[in-house]
Amino acid sequence: MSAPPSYEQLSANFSWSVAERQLGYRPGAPINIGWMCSDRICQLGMSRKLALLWEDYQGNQKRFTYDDLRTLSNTVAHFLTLQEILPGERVCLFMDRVPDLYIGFLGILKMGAVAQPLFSAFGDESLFVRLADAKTSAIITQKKHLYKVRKIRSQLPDLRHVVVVDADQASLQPDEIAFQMEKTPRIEFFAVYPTTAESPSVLHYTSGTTGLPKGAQHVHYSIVSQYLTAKWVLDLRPDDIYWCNADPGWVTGTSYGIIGPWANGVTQAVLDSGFNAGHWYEFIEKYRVTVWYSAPTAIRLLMKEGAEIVRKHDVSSLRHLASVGEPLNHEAVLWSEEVFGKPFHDTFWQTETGCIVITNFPGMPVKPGSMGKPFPGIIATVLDPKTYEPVDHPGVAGLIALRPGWPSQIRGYWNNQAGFQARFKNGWYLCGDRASIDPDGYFWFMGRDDDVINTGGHLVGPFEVESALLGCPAVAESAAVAKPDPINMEVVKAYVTLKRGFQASDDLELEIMNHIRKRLSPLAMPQEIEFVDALPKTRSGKIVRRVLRCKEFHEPVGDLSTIMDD
Ligand code: 6R9
Repeated sequence: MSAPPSYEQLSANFSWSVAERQLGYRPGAPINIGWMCSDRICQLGMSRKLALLWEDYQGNQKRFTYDDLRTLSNTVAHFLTLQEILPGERVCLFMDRVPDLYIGFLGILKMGAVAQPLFSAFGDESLFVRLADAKTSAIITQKKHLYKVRKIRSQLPDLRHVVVVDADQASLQPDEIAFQMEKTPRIEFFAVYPTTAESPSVLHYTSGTTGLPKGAQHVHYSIVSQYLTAKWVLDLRPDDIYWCNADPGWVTGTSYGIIGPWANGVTQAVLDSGFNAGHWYEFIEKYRVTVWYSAPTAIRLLMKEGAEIVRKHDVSSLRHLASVGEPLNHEAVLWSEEVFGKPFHDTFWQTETGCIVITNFPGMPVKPGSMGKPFPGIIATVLDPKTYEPVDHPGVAGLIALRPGWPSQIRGYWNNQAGFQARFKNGWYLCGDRASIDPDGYFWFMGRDDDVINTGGHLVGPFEVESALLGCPAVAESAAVAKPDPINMEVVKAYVTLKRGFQASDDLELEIMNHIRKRLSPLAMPQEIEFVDALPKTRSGKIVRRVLRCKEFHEPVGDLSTIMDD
């Protein structure tokens, strides 16, 4: 097998037009992600190639070829058209990792609507906030999640259709529609809506420090970046069996769990099941997985299970390993070299970037603990937090910043252009993270530059947790902050003051935790609640989470005079 081209070779004279040409895209012509990932691959002679190998926690299996992807996504697109969903309208996917989710995503895009994937573990409040903000027209879900939709439907005037993929019409209410993709007559030919480069494609909700989650607005042209980064960074080749651990409710699960692999005509395996080390290694062995895209929390869980269990399985098919979502500790890289004979390659990016922007390139020497170097075509630096000028000394920390304009950068936050503009300073896009750059040009992650909590690679906005806490009758005020955790890196901790007449107790703590778990999600549930008499505040009354976060991390709080005076 020939060695992949070097980072230097690929960076020399780089232009995104390399990807445009490989995708057969001519600037100005229609471009549609749904079509690119299915019909186009069939036209290249791969109709019978396997696109999806799917298995669930009970061992049920399904296989889909690229022709299945093509015709089934046509079937979904046709169905949505019959429901009078119009191009540009938002259609939410609210499902576990079932084939209907992956293929439904392509179907929504083919008929010109915007796919809005939401994590199926979300409770009714998390769901409501995101559907209300996006003015979503239709939601496609499973019977098991329907109760959450039913609870909020009357408050969502724009939600015209509730579609259920695994139920008969007889078991549903009259205002819900049963649509079983595989039992519906297949549509062989569908006139794909002629979306163009800047047409909206995917709306992913992501958490910031202030306000409720923001809808990150992607466009069809994003496939240009996602295709090429999947090919070069994940090192996808025609015979690969690729496995991405991420759920399409998060950006990794769409950019590299749907678009990247399928735009490359690669076979991907999906396991619709939670973490279990033995089961995961069995899965790799059974499907002969060659490329694995995972996350530091999962790797730490695997490390905890030890090397012995790896040796009980044949994982020799693995050729390339990559990781995303949180800092990848150097211990994890060394462990992976020891047990798999190859390192996990760290990749850094965000919902807003749409594609990998800083990474350990295949073939480039991995410095364990470093995120690597900017992808060719991405200009990245770290800025001085006061002047917003690039820091010119190696090793000095600054704000990670990117020159705007790569294909998959989001075009804005839904209904919140001001919030999006606030991310730019001095002609740079600020990621909201801090890093330093070493003399070889490798980036070393240092931490986030805001109060967002990163738990197991999932971002939780403190404001969303605090708003939901106000729904508990006992809570007067609260502050949600990160608390260090050996597996998840961070978990949510809530500081709470109580209303008059309420007493702190273990029962109350449990009641509050459960409230958040059900209304938001298990990820957002505080793992600890500390009842306090007062929260640290500025003179104008704003809660200063930083003081509490520093306490959790045993870090010095530093100079607070400016904050406290604000
Ligand atoms: C793809 C994704 C983005 C935030 C990002 C940063 C953190 C992601 C990382 C990493 C250290 C890495 N992050 N990759 N931190 N090393 N390799 O995760 O998108 O959910 O928007 O999160 O995650 O803080 O700003 P998203």
